[in-house]
Order: sequence, then C-alpha cells, then structure tokens
Amino acid sequence: MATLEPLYHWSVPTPYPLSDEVIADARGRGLSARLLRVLSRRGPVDAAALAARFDAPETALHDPQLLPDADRAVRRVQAAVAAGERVLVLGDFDADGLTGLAILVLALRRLGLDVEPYVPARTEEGHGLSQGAVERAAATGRTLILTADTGSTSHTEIAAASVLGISVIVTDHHQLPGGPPDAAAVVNPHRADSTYPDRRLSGAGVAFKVAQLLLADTPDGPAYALGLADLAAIGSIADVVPLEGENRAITRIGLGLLAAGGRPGLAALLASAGVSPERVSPETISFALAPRINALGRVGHALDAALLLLEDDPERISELVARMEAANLERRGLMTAALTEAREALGADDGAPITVVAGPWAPGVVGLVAGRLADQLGRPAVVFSTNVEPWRGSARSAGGFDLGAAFTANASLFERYGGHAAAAGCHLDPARYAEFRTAMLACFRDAPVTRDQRRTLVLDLVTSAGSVDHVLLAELMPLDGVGDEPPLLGIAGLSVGRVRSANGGHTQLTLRKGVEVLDGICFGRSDLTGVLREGDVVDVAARLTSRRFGGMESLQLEVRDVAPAGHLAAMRAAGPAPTTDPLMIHAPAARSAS
Ligand SMILES: [Mn+2]
Repeated sequence: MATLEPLYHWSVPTPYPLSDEVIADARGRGLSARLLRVLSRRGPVDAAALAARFDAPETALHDPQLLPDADRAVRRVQAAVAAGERVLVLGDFDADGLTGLAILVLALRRLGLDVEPYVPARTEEGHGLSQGAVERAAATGRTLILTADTGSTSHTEIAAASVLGISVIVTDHHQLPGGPPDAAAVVNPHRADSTYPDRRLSGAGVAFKVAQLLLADTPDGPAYALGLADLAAIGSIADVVPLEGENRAITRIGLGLLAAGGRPGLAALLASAGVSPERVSPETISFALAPRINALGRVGHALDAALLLLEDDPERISELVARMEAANLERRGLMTAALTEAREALGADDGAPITVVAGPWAPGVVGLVAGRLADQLGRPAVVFSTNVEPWRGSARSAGGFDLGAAFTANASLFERYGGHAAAAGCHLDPARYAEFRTAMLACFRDAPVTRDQRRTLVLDLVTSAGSVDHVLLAELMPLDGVGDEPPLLGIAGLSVGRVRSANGGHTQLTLRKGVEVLDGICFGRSDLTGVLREGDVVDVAARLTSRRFGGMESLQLEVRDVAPAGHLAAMRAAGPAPTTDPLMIHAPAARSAS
C-alpha cells in the first residue's frame, strides 16, 4: 500500500492586521472572530471591505455616468431611438462576451430598438469587431454597432464601418495599447483618461454598467438594468476578474437572481447541469455553467449560447440547451482524445522541465489540454493546434514559472502572443516550432528555481477536529454564496473510519472526532482509496458543509487533500509560508471541465 502524502502544497497566509475599529464594526455586524480571521487572511480588512461584503450590494455600485464616453454613448443611442435605427450587437465568443452581448441586446430592446445579436466565428473571424460583422450590418441596414467584451483594438474595422455610414460604440475591458479607436464612443475603464472608480470590471460588467447608463431615465429602467446582473455575474466569474469592489456587488446581486430562479434560459441550463438554484455559487458557475456556455464557442456556434440567454420560449430553450449539452460533450470528448494523444506523443515522461507538444487538435481545446498536462505533470505545458496556420499555441504554468515573461522574452518568434504569469497564448509559424521549443527550455533553465512543483492550496483557518461543529458552520455561513469562495479549513487530528471508492472517481469516507462521525467526500480523488486505512489519524484540508438526508441535517466535509497527522503542526512550527505564488489557488479545480 502506498504511503499517504498530501497532493498539494498547503499554505496558511499571514493575516493582515485588524484595527480596533474594524473589530468593533465586525462585532456590530454579528461576525465571529473566526470569520474575521478568515477575512484577514484573504486581504486587508477595513470598513469599506466589510461594507462591500455585508451591506446591501446595490450601495457598492458606482455611478455609470462616470464611465468614459458615457455622454457620447447615451447621445448616440438616443439618436438611434429617435430615428428608429436598426442595431447590431457583437459579443466575443466566450462566456464573458456572450453574457455581455445578451445584456446589451436586452437593454437596447427595452429602449424599443430592433437589435440583432452577432458572434464572430472563433477560427475564421477571431477576436474584435470583425469585417464579417460590419458587412452583415451593412447588408441588413443596421447603422449602429455595439460591441461587448471586445473592440478596443479594432481601429481598421471601425474605420471601415464608418465609411459605410455605420457608427460603432465599443464597450470593453481589454487594454488599449494603441489608444482608443475613432468610434462614436469607447466605453472602457482601462482608457488612459478614465476616471472610473473601479477598473476591474469584466466585459459583461462593463456591458451591465452601460445598461444601467442607457436605462437610467426610463420608466422602471433602473430596476430592469439591475435585473441583468445575473448575466454580468456569470461573465465576471467566467473571466476570473477579482470578485472585489464593484465586481463583488454585481456578483452578489446576480447570484441572488440566479438562486431565485432567474431567466428561463439560465434556469434550464442550470437544471441540465444538475445544479439546483440553492447550490448556485461562483464555484458552480465556473465548473458547470461557464464551460457549457464556452463549449459552443469552441466546437459549435457561439450565437446559439447568446440566443439561449435571450430566449423565453420553453421549446426553443430546450432545443438550445440540448445543442449546448451536445457541444459540451463534444468538447469534453475532443479534450480527452487530445489529452490522450498528447500524452502518447510525449512518451511515458519526456523528462523536459517544460512540456511542449503539437498535434492536430481543435484550437478551442488546446488551452484545456495544456491546463490538464500542467496539472498532471507538475510543470508548465505549451500545446499547439496544427489544424490552422499559423499554429495556435496555448500555455498553462505550474511551479511558479512565469509564462508571460518567457513569451515576452521570445516575442520575435511569434506572429501574435499575449498572456500573464499563469497562462499565455500565441500564433506561431510552424517553421519556427523547433526554435520555440529550444527557446522555452532555455528560459526555464534561466528561471529562478522553484521550491515546490505542487500547486498550492490556501487554508483560511486551521482548527482542531474537536472545533468542527454546527457552530463553526453557522459562523462561516456569511461567506457562503456572496461572491466568496467558501472557507477552506485545515483540520488537525481526525481518525479515518470507513473508506470506499464512489462513482465518478471520487472517494467517500467517514472521519471520527472523538465519538462523533463526520461524512467526508473527496471529489476527483480516487487515489485516496489506496492510501487511507481505517484507524489512520490524519490532517485534512476541507470545506465544511451540511447535507440534508431523510429530514436530518448532518455535517459533511468536502475533503480536498489529506496528510498524515502532525502535518499542520509541522507547518506552524516552520513559520508562515510565502503567499506570493502566482498560481495560488483557493481550492483545486477537482471538478473542472464538467
Ligand atoms: Mn472578457
């Protein structure tokens, strides 16, 4: 029998200091000392941070008038309403772009405009305002185009539209390296001249603010705009913007709408993904909802996903959901096949400190394959699709290697590239593949040596087994489902009872604290069946939840990792670990790509 070793590197961040005022404020809100400790490990805690989490979320939304080009956007749309112009809304083909598109379409239709949604094809048209969209608008007599989550660098296409008498309003959250394009309005909080109080909005978040702006002075418009926050929340979570500040407020409002049943297309999609409304959280959205919305952008027609978000007719909805489920299965099948082929191409273990592999795989899945390879092999992975020229490469890091820096250092090799420390992408001329491989290996050799190839699991609270009870669950409840990850606990000194493997590669176990028994479930951890024995005393990294069964409520631990007893005590003795690891995660994606 193999010996028990934690799969992840466990880390307990040093808490930020708390002032007496903040402690009093927290006490006044009925927050416990343990909850406050969790918060202080996640970031600085001041009055504003407490308000953003626990006050009514509407109070944390900023005035949309502060958006750059707010006046120009309003005036152009009002002119379109007055003249009865027809409009086209283009959204990027990922979940952020598609939810942003749906928000703009709904807001403009609310103003009485005739609006056609348009999503460019990933492989033929790519990101940005496409020439195809401009031609479509011209052919159908549409004289105004709005973009969602894209368009900030589409100088050429905006000029081409202008020649045809079509105005463009860009709404976007991407950087503008060439300055804002010459459009009717460029609503992007990243503009150099932007004075908007929070730049961290997603593309759908910007669209949501534009909807608030456009509907501000219409009957019941403000309430209607707030009702679009479910879409903005999905876009924000899918785009992995920090759920702080205004993003947190949008997410809290949106999750509330989803939990209350919400828009028919989203309710149907949640049901089809097996997520009940009360289980809606940032986690279920990122593991169940976003991959399904993204799937159509990868292997089908992303416009179907946008239409689902806009649809009210139950029959049409079930048709679109079925199409989305088929695309999701196809995406998973393509991903699994590509992963198997990539592993075969690499051999049992090619020994290189960074994985570089190319094959005839769909461009839409190479990023997912790179992520899986990085996880499985514990080192950075770059995967190329050779289906299109130039080859499309997607890279995911592991072990703290800075991919963005490595790509920037080799910028001359690429036709296009972009990215950050943890993930990057590029277009590469196949003739330069060997050169790229050599260059990446050289970068890795020159990179500072990383201490631990395992991914980091961040613990919010370390506690003894005896303190795990309903009181603790109730104290931590305020962090559940408001745009926060539920706390991950390090629990010391549980005794292993029954261990058995469950369907789907999971492990079920019972854990004893004294005479009491806790149920445990370890998603995606079939490996634990082979290493845990009845009577073992262990430390676990787990989330505390409750489960209702036959009218009884019982505590359950969602176990992420298991270590031999004494692991947490040894960590404490070794002192605080550095917490600047760019790959730091609050919980592993054990159920990702579902
Ligand atoms: Mn985006």
